[in-house]
Amino acid sequence: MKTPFAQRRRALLAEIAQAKLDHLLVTKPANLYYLTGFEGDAGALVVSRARVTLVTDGRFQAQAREEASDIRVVLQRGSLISSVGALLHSLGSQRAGFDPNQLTVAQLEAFGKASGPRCRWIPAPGFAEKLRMRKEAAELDQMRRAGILAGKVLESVLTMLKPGVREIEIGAEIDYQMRRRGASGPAFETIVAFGKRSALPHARPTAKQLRKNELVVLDLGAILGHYCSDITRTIFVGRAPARIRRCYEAVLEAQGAAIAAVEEGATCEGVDAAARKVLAGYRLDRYFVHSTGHGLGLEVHEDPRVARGQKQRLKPGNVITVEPGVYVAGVGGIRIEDDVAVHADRTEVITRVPRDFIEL
Ligand SMILES: [Mn+2]
Repeated sequence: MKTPFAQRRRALLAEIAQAKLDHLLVTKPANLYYLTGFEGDAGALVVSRARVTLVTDGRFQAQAREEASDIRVVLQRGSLISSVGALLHSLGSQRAGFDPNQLTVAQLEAFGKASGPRCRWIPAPGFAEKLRMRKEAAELDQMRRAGILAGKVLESVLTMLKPGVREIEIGAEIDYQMRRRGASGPAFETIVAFGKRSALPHARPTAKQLRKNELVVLDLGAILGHYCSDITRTIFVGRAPARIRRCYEAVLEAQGAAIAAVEEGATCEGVDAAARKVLAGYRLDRYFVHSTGHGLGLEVHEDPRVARGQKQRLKPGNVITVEPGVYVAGVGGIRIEDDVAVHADRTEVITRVPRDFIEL
């Protein structure tokens, strides 16, 4: 069976060589999976020019040998850190790259001690993450499935939005529906916010009951075959007052402008600015309190970040969310979010739920 892992490791080795490193230590589970197929949540990968070694403990031994069958799997003896240190020592150590975002100060110190004086530890942030930004065709297929699944789950709970229902009931139903439809679970804690609570961008579901004439924000994502989706819709239960309708139209227009700005070569800050400019035209920009979006893939938040100051240019294979919102404390909030893939010749919205204002 042809797997993508060896090709990804080759690409990583090119980065390692370019940075004049002899080894790269990889510990983040999403990167372990991306580079080897190993699905366990404990272990370390040492990618060296000469060989690639996965170190893990007894709980994952059989799993690692099966999932990462084309690389060397070493069972850790003692702690993971001392085992990795001994491995590097045996390889002749030299320059070992580590991701400063993934190790604590204490862990780095312990790795330093365990690998001996001939090993120099060099900060090497985001090497695998950089590769992960450019999704392969099979990854895009998986992300489409995850996006479509999230949309179906969202639409399936709309009929439950009746006065009296509690946020936690909707949240539980969303998570249940995801798993029933094949997801391994939610990509993040599902957000269900009624009424004034919709003004909190990251509201956790509570026992609050839905009343007539309230806003409802549903923000959910599913992990399907390792890949995350992320979608938000805002609904009004009852007949919406004109100012809420106007606010919704502004957010929808802002999202449309940002999606229209997505193309190969566009900067991430440019996409963010497109949404902000529309909201400024409605004098709502000061209520847009977060960035326009984020990269999506094996993790729900990954590179590239679609925010102010992000000069990075979009490339084919990037998948990002576009999710402007307005939040008025004590009143309510509106957010509309979709997942978008960048191609050389077009932009593809991979979540498929109508965006028209829904009044129930
Ligand atoms: Mn999001």
